[in-house]
Amino acid sequence: MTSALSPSVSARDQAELDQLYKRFAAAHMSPLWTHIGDLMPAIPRPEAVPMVWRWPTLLGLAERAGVLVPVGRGGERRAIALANPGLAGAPYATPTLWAAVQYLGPREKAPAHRHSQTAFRFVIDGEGVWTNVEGDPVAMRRGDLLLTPGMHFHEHHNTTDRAMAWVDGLDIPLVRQIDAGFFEFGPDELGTQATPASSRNERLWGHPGLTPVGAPTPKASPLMAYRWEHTDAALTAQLDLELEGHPGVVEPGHAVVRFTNPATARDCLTTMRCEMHRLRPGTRTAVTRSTGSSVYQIFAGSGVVRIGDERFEVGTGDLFAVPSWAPLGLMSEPGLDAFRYSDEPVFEALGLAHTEREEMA
Ligand code: GTQ
Ligand code: FE2
Repeated sequence: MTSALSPSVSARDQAELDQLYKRFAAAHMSPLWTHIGDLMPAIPRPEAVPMVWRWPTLLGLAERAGVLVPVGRGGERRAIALANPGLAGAPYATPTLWAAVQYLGPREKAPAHRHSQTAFRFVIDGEGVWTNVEGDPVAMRRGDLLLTPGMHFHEHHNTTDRAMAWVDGLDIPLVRQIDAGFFEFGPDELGTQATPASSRNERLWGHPGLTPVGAPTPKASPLMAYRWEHTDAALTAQLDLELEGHPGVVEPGHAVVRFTNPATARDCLTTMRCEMHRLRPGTRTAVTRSTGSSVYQIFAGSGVVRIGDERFEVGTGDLFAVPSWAPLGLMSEPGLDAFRYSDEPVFEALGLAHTEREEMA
């Protein structure tokens, strides 16, 4: 073994050094100088790699699981994770973020449970499933973002004769790594099969700019559903205003809305940031890199994404993972909408959030 602290050693000293390293190991100690480069790289050196998962593949295999694998107590969910090939077989899209396709067949129910991991659902297509959060049934439809903050009981039920699939985002890898996971089964009879058009939390919190006085202000959003009609209208208005010459768009042709907690105006979830991006036809974004990782799903349209040194064509439903500090750029000829989530709230809370814009070549 070599050491920066002893550039040249005699044979006798070497034998004594070897002895020292053996004694370190026996005493469960490890010197900094032999792996400082790994522990403290000059810039982030993610093990996760840039990766695209194609929606037709995900959906096809989820449908097959729907035929072969029952959903129920124990396994809890028919959810199939996206496994980043850089992460040694772990079922993680990035070191902090879980992404899965979940599939619920006609009349099926996924049983109630709760956990300290934070979750959301994003619906690329279809409807007919209600996610019941703390006894409040929340309809799930195309383009909607549905939240399940930590330690909220939740179950999903499909009231229709058609199967439905959607994407789950959770902070499972982060919570696992920092040993903060708690999990409990819920009562089997939590299950109201009620299917109200509007959930109670939407009726209380879903009015723009109006905070119900007397309601508590939790850290995670008390509004559990963000409806596509609102998201779409907000993006449309941003791009229309840009065309009319008003400021407020992040860059030309690129509108972004962030899903926020109406009680605090901060991120809707404590550990994950959720956004919807829209690129006008023919738009190319600036190339930027940030600490922290993210996952995107193309909601509509298509384009080309550059992640690090790689370029991928992506179409509707495709998901991709962006490792920490990898340069990211999006371009689209026909225009596109993309849902994005990241671990930025964690990085910001810890003072570890950095972003830079790549200089033009
Ligand atoms: O729907 O409750 O993809 O608890 C992973 C863990 C979904 C869920 C996942 C979960 C759920
Ligand atoms: Fe869950």
